[in-house]
Amino acid sequence: MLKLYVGNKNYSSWSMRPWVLMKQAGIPFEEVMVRFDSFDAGSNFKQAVMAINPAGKVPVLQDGEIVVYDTLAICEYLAESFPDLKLWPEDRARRARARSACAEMHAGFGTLRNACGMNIEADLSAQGRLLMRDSAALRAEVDRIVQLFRELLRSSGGPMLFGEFGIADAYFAPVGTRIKTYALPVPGDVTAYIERVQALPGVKAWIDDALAEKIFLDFEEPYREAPRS
Ligand SMILES: N[C@@H](CCC(=O)N[C@@H](CS)C(=O)NCC(=O)O)C(=O)O
Repeated sequence: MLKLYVGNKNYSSWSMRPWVLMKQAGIPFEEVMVRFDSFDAGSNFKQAVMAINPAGKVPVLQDGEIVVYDTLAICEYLAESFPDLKLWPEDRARRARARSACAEMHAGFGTLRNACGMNIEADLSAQGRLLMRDSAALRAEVDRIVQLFRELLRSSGGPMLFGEFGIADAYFAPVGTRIKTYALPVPGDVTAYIERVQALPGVKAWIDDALAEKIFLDFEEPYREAPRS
């Protein structure tokens, strides 16, 4: 049985990607939750993750003796292991396009990732308004997301970026949750796509778990104080 090591569902955007991909594609796996405490060398999180992945990060996929870390490598490994599931588009040109979009997400959108950390259960719309007002870099990245989603949806005809659900939709799923948390302004057709993704059972399952988690971690919360107990 495949094992997928993930972090907190409210916060761990990288973990979300392979988890929703596997759930939605119907790939059976055992989830191993490694709760964030801190990312310090001596933390429980680091010690538990380093035991399997010397890079010290989640997600990690374990397939018997084989350990795959880094989200893009995990997605590629799954696509190769389950060719019938067509996790990448079948057409070579479309597949190249999907890989490019995922690589763009993997290596880019640094301002969105840093300034708008994933926080599924929070309403940070006021912070989102200020960030959009003050950061030209964030505005440019949101514009690029809109342009990319529109172009892909137009050429595939939807409902997902490349027609049917696949790696690209999983890759951008945490962008959708950030757009919602920070109420980042996007046009209606982009919101409709994000809502379609969030309604998929595999994605909804992650979001429901994230909402039920109710763990507040100061180091993941630049904009909120811990709720008073
Ligand atoms: N490039 C890695 C990034 C993974 C990553 O940054 N994961 C975060 C959790 S969402 C983590 O484990 N952080 C621990 C740390 O930074 O020490 C991937 O694509 O999987």
